Amino acid sequence: MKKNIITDIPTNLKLIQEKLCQLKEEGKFEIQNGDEGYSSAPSNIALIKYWGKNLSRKQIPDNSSLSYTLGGFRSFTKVTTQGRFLPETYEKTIPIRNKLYLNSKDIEFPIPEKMDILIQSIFYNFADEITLKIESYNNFPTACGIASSASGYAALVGAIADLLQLKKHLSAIELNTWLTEWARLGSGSATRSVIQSSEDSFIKWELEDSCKESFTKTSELTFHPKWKQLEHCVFVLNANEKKTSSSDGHKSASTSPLHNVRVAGVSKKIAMMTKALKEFDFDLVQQISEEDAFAMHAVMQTGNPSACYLDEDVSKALALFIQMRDSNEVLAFWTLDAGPNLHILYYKDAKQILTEYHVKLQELLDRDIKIFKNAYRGGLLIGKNEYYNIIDKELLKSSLN
Ligand code: 2P0
Repeated sequence: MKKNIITDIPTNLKLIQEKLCQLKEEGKFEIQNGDEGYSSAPSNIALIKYWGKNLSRKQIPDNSSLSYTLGGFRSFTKVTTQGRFLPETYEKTIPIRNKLYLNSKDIEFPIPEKMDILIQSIFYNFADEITLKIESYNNFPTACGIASSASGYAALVGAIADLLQLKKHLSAIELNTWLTEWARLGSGSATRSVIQSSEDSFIKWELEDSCKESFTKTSELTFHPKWKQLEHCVFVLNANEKKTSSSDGHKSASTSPLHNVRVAGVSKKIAMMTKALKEFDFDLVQQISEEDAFAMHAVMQTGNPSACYLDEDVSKALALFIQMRDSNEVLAFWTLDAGPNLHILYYKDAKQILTEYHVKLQELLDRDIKIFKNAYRGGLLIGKNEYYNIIDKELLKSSLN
C-alpha cells in the first residue's frame, strides 16, 4: 500500500523520529501485536484565535494564537496495535488498516484521511507495519459548542505516545516537542491541548520567523495566581451541526479583505495579553478577547464562501450579556468559537449575575437554554492509570453551581 507521509516537519521533530529509529535498531524498542496506549486530553478555547492557514505548507497558521485550557471537556482515547508480525507469505490483498470506533459503539467509523496520514507519518520508518484500532469518546455532547478536533487529536497523539512508551524513551523537552508537533500536524488547535499541566493553563501557539526554518512553537504561559479562580461555561444557543467545517473556513479566510488586517494586529495582541495574564489585568484580557472574537467573525462573514455564526439569537444573547455585565460591573467576558454558542469566562464573583442572565436569556429567546460548565482543571494525561483515574471525576456540570 502506498504511504502518504507528511514531510513538512521541523528538524527537532525529525531528530526525535531518527532517535526512535535508532532505539528500534538497538533492540530497545519493541511493540507487540495487541499492545495498548491510553490518553485523555482537554479541549481549549482560543482567546486570540487561529483563523486561516498557509495553503502551501502543512498546518502552519497565518497567525499566532492563545488559548485557555478546558480541563473538564475531554476526549478519552485508547489505541491497540494490530497487524504486526504477519508471516512473510501473507498476501496483502486486504490491507490491514487503521480503524476508528467512536463513543463506545462497536460500529466502525470511516477514518478521516488526515487522521490516517498522521498515524502513518508518526510510525514511518521505525514501525511501518503498525496499524491501530482507535477507540475514542468525548465526555461532552458533540453539539455543546466545543470543538472536538482539539481534544480528539490531542488524545490520539497522547495515546500513541503511551503505546510507544515515550515517557521512558524521550527527555521531557523531546516529549513536549513530539506531542506539540504531531498534534499540530493532526489539527492546529490540538497543539494547544497536549500540555501536561495539573492545573489551569493558558497556552500560546506562536509562529516562529526568526530562524531559517519557519515553523511554530507551543508553550505554556506564566500567569498571576488570581486567574486560578477563572471559570468557564457555554450557553448552548444552537445545537445543530455547523454548515462550514473549520478546515474549510481556514482555507477561505484569505479571501476576506479583513483577514490581512486582523493578522497584522495579532502579534501585538499576543504580547499585550501575555503581559495582562501575568499582571491580572482582567479588563485588558476581556477587551482583547472580545475584540478578536468579533474580528474573526468579521473575517468569516466577509470571506468567500462566507459563514455567519453571529445570528439573531447570538446577537440578542450578546447584547443582554454585555448590558448585565456592564451595569453590574462584574468580571466576565465572552468569546465565540466557529459556532453559534456563547462561551463565558468569568471570575467567581460573577456567578450570581450569570445565574440571573440565564433566566433572562431564556425569557428573551422563549426557550430552554442549556449550560455546560467546566468543572475540572488540568491538561493532557498519558497512561492507563491516569486514563482510568480521571474517568470517575466530576468534570462537567449542567448548571453554574
Ligand atoms: C481556534 N478554531 O483558535 C479557532 C477559532 C475555531 C475558531 O482552530 O484545520 O479544527 O484541523 O487545523 O484546529 C478550529 O480549527 O482546524 C479552530 P484544522 P481546527 O481554536
